[in-house]
Amino acid sequence: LKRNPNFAELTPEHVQWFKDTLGNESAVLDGVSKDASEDIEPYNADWMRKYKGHTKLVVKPGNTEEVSKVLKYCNDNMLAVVPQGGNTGLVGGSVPVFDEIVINLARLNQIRDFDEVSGILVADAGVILEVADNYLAERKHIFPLDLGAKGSCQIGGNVATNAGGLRLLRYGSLHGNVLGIEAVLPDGTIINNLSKLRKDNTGYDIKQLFIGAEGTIGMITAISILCPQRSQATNVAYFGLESFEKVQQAFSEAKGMLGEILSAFELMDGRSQNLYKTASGNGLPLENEHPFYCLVETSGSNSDHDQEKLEAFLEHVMGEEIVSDGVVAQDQTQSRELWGCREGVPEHLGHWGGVYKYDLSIPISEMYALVEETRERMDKAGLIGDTDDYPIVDVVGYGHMGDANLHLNVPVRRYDKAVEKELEPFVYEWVAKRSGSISAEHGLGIAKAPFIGYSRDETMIKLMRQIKDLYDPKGIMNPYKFLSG
Ligand code: FAD
Ligand code: 2HG
Ligand code: ZN
Repeated sequence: LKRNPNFAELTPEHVQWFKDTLGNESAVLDGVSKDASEDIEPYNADWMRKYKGHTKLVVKPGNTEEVSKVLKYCNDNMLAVVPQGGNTGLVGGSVPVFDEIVINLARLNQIRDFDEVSGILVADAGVILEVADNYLAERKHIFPLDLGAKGSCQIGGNVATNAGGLRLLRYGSLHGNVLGIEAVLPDGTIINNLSKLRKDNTGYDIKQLFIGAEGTIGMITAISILCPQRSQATNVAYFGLESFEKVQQAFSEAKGMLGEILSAFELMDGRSQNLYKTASGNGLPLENEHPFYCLVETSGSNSDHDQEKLEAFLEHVMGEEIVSDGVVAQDQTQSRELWGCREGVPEHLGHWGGVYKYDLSIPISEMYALVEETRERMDKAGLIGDTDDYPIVDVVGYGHMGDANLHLNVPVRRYDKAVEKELEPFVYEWVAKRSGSISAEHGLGIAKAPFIGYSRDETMIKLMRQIKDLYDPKGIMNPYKFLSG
């Protein structure tokens, strides 16, 4: 990958313009006219520390008007930019590749409006997901998205990646819940489409293009989103199973017996749980080891009634020998511990050094076969083992069973070309053969950009490119990521 020479290089004059325009000292981290490398470093590296850029300038506009001025100036001066939210993305999309300017939205953090009757929230893009959800909790509502990075990711970043998360099964995708957006195009045009309407069939639904665009056509500055009532009662169970066949049976039974109160059905294989245990030092909830575990959550209006239903479900699946062992959380602390065994997996798999991550949609019956085949393949290649001689620690699978979304993770002691050669294109070919998706919920960023062809044909890619060229004719928005070059 080479730096695109059409982009201008930053000068002290450019930097001065940003300082004059944004006024606020803390809004411009300047590494051009002074050495600010320490301050800028966190904005150059992604959450996994796998992708590192070389920007010398981070700007933090404080409102939509400022975003508009900044983008227009960059567009007029051919300065490439990277929109950045909480920087928790897992495909290297939120950090520069070369010297692109980081436009970080942390200062756009106001909740603008909430209607307790309709449940519609309007908020700036830079509001942290957990802050939005706590605000809603006080008003008996819930943000219709939840994920392990909630303490750092921003709702604008969530919309830009079309994040899926832990309760998509219950609340659906952001394509359905987001009612409107405010966004800024690279030429500074502000799109004011902060609609609060559930129904609005007046022409093309432009906002949908920004949902999942990963900052390639403009910057989202605010969203309006439909938030459900918060359930009064949440119950969580965790159980162990002997085969993936049984996991599928348990999922079918859960849909049948828990129906409208089912709010999550998550899958963790035994290996992911063992590595979580080793790296976190936390114990696992069940006494014996099992090849598979599931976490089931219900959210309803009557705790006793829901708990009864969940216990009846557990009794049934254990009686039928679908589930080997299980536990139902008795209080909030226990619920959090059970969720910790699932939500804590991505963080703790990084313990050994690095992780190769694949985020895949696969027909549900074949979801786990990929993990097994990948493990066999790595074993055959002599790449897995318990000592430092081997790059791979293990091959594990977990994810959102309810959405047939597998996270195939390969934790390693070091990134290694031999491992990469065995994994790619093998994984992508395997998924394409089954008409799955090579990016279920994390997006393409830089990591998956070269592989878009495994999930989209030429015609679709051409149509996407036409949209990119229309909205960002100079190509300054998040270059080198998907749809670039
Ligand atoms: P960033 O990482 O800052 O940016 C992500 C992309 O969006 C980049 O391409 C960036 O340029 C662009 N972008 C950011 N903000 C804007 C904006 N305002 N306008 C335009 N473009 C913008 N994802 C899931 O889908 N489900 C999960 O369950 C899940 N769990 C996770 C758990 C952990 C521990 C971690 C670290 C990540 C997880 N993710 C998950 C990944 C995920 O994509 C995000 O955490 C989240 O949606 C990214 O939000 P962010 O604010 O951090 O965006
Ligand atoms: C999750 O579901 C996230 O925990 C992260 O989407 C998955 O790290 C991963 O591969
Ligand atoms: Zn996920």
